[in-house]
Amino acid sequence: MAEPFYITTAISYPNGRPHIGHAYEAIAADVIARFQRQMGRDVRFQTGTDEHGLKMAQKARELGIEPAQLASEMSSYFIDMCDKLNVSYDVFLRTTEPRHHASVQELWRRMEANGDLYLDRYEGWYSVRDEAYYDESELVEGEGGEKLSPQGTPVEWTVEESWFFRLSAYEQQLLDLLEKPGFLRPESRRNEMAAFVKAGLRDLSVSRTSFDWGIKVPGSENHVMYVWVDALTNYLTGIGFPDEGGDFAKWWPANLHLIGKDITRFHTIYWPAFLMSAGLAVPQQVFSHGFLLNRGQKESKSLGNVTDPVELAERFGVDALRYFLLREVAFGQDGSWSAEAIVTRCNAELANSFGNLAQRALSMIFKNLNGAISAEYSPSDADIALENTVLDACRNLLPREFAALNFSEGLNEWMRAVFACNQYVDEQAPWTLRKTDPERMTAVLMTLLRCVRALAVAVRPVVPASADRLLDQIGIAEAARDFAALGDPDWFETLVASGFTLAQPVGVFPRLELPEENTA
Ligand code: ME8
Repeated sequence: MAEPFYITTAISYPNGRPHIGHAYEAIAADVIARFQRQMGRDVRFQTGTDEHGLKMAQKARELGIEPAQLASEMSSYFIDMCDKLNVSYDVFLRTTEPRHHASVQELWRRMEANGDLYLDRYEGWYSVRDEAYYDESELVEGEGGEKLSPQGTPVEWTVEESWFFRLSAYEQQLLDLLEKPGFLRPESRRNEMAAFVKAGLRDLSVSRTSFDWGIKVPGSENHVMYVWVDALTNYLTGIGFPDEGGDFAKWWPANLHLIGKDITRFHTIYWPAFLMSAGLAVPQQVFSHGFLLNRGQKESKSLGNVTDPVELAERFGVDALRYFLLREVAFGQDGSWSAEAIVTRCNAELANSFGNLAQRALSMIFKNLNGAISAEYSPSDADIALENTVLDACRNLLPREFAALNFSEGLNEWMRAVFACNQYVDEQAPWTLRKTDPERMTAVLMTLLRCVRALAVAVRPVVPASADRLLDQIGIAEAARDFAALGDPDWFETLVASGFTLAQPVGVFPRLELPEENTA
């Protein structure tokens, strides 16, 4: 039985359309999900939208519509983005679904039964934009002397009757958890979170009475739950909670919550404490990725540099965008994108290096061998050495880096293997062998075919549609496109025996052009 792997993204606020940061997170999670499937794991991949809370209620009021209508309309853009970017989620969860209400209320009852919830009065600072409470000591001063949250968002003084969660009781358990190797990555964020806990945790306000767009507190109907209690519980709802058998038992605890750095505190302090209180296991790993900037700047409406990720994918191609994001940005750190950087990176590595290699190899087989796949040759030392280099990159080096979420390094190993192939083509010059030594030409072309197949399988989690189009052209069955297939010693003989012949090859990585506004 394949080992389960449950991965989630943060669920986005559908108070506007998705931006490039949302696309980045969805794509990274998808690459992990596809990689794990190709490694033979039984994967469950969940994403969704976070539809309650003051931020949503205020935005709806501003637009003169009901929050439920705003949530439905905007949520559909997030679903559309995932579909257009080839994000292979299994569950898209919306927190307004009735099953989610039942799940959150059950979590609440368990925390209450454990003695961790009490009624009191909240007085303090709240940022609607972050949906977060802040201590006075955490605030920073804005340009006009106004108080801002550490994220630079406005805060308002809030006084309300509120339910509190006894977060202070979990200090030691949280410190122990943060010390567990691999629980929170990257390391820098772990130090930041441990320092926050060590400074002393105050109990957390977990309900509001001043608005009603949320999930009602059981037995306290004038309270709605703090939106983060509601949102975090999505990870349980999607796998069947409160039913703890079947799916839940199979998938929980999650293997990986993938989130952005700004919401690390919610995922590595509040969330584990809620789970501990409810007697549930904590997730195995939280990875908080960096922010994606537009030429080094945050995208914002006031700067007028907000990009629609779907348009970007339409302009450059879905796979080019996916490759660029995973290759260009060191995972965990902030990264920057620009049209020039996408074009430069994808032309150099996908079009000119790998695309050209595949196209040259397949074209020569089509023209010189009538597309026939042949086993009638004996490989030279150079042929064997090249194939070993390529297989090592595709079966060992790239998977090792991808398993550790080091995507750029993994793709770098892959590129080195592509370079080795291109160097081999130049050295072997198969086009000159046609008349002088046809058997040698066959050996070179078949070696290249074997290498292209391995390279396509290895890069498939990142550029799934292009890799599949290439693998279709060389007759590799759908079921033989995973990492285990790269270890099958008989695949080539099987392909030969099937009598498969190559048709006229079609390039799968087009050269990109800079859009006109960038060429001036
Ligand atoms: O935080 N670059 O929703 P959200 C990279 N609803 N990632 C970015 C980014 C950027 N420029 N901007 C945002 C929320 N993100 C909550 C989550 S989970 C139980 C609730 C990331 O729509 C951000 O860090 O503001 C988060 O992981 C995700 O996008 C959704 O952000």
